[in-house]
Amino acid sequence: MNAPLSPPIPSIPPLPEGARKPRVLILGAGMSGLLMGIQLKRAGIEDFSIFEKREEVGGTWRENRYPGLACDVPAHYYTYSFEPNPEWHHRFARGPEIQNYMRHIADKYDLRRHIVFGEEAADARFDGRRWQVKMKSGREDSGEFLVSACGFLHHPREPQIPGLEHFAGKRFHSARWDMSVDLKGKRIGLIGTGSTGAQIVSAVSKLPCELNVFQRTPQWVFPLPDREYPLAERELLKRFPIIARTAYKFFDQSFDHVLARAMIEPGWQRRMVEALCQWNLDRVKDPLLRRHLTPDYQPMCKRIIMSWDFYPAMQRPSVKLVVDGIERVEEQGIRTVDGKLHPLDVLVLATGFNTHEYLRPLELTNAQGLTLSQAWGERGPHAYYSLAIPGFPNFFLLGGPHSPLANGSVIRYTEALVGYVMQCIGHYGEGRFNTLAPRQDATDAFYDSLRESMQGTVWVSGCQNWYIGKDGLPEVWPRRPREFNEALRRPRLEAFELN
Ligand code: N01
Repeated sequence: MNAPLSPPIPSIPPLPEGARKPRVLILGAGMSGLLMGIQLKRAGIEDFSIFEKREEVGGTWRENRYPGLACDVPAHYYTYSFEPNPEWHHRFARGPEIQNYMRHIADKYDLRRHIVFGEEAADARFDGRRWQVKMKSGREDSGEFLVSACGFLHHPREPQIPGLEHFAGKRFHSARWDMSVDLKGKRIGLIGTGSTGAQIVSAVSKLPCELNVFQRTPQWVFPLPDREYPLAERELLKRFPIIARTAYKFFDQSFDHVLARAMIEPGWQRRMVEALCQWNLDRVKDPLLRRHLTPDYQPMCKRIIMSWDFYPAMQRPSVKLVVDGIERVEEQGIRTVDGKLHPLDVLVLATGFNTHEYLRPLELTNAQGLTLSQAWGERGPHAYYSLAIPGFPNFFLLGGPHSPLANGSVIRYTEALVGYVMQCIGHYGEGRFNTLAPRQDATDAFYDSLRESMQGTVWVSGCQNWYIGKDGLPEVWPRRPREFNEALRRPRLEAFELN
């Protein structure tokens, strides 16, 4: 019998009377930046600012506006553990609903007075004691700690397709959806069939329009049915919050025991996920269409798509799957390698993100003049337990390389990360150090263990996926998520250089 999961965050005790209280600068008012603010307040630290480049909170859920936008992690699990939401209307919450939840959090925890909207950090330098941050507007600020809560899915990736700029119709990336374009009656081209593309297909296929899906690589799709929560059920959840908390625990356990294990090691979990994906694919009746939608790699090697609707959508008469490669984009549409022109009015690029950029183009410079780009240059992004970088003291990265981001609840593991950062700040308050940065040898040892654990995971089973870093190592956590949370329960100060 497995031990019950540990609580996601160790409780944040207020700093003791007389403890030093640092100023903390946070970049980004998405889910992790807001959480950082909440925990600082719980610790009694009010001297912090959250710099947000846009005019509202919500991060990815504010940026993305595409039709079908929803979270494919169950809503009662994609929730702060301490803030259940009985109001979720669907098992998979819709994007605007999640943004409303974030707005509610910002108001309830009185975070807005700490958020500086419309400010984007352009440069950050450590002077030996404090981080000096300059915004694009010229505004400057400084603090003892700098926390990047920028996420990693925010640099839209424009595909390198010849002629893209010559397209005469409307063209936009999925994360920059042009709300002024009415899709009805239009011939739409969609490039990309990842998690975003699949959600767009499911939604747009229901509109009176023609949808041409340009697929480079088929994806595995796990059949997870959505469900609306009726009013009576939501009322019940309001009256008995224990139900939502139990649902959270159920999804947490299920993810850790089944899906996460299926990804990291061979066993019945992997066989079960594979069988369910195959069963889902077999719902495609036309043998040719089914063959074109059949991947030639193992399920989960690319981030698995969670959808009940995708295959039925692909079988609607208004949807056409194009599997011939794209040769170029022309004024009138897309020309494929078979010489055929596919005439289009609208071109949607669901081509993903430059996921290895993290907080960049913001440049960090340490007291010795070393920049983050130089530190990450040859080897690519790396960080001690995903959140701290050798040579860059008092800087933390939430959701950095090698965190457990594949198909799990980002909120769940961010609670562990923020708990860790708060404990480091607590040690600062006690006067145990002025600056801390992870030791290079501790970071190297962490990477040796990661490399070892990567054997047997699906991510190295042979496919192209956006997890793979510059050094060939997937930037994901190759063990069970609970081990990540456990590892972050207490900072091991001996792994850090303290000054
Ligand atoms: O992007 P992707 P995404 N020509 O990189 C294709 C999160 N997310 O926006 O597979 C033709 O997965 C590319 O083809 P290929 C989630 O973490 C979460 O869909 O490289 N095609 C692929 O099909 C997810 O993993 C939710 O051959 C080109 C697609 O574009 C992450 O966002 C919902 C091409 C890109 O797929 C990114 O997902 C949605 C080219 N030149 C997203 N270039 C939740 O619900 C790229 N492609 C939580």
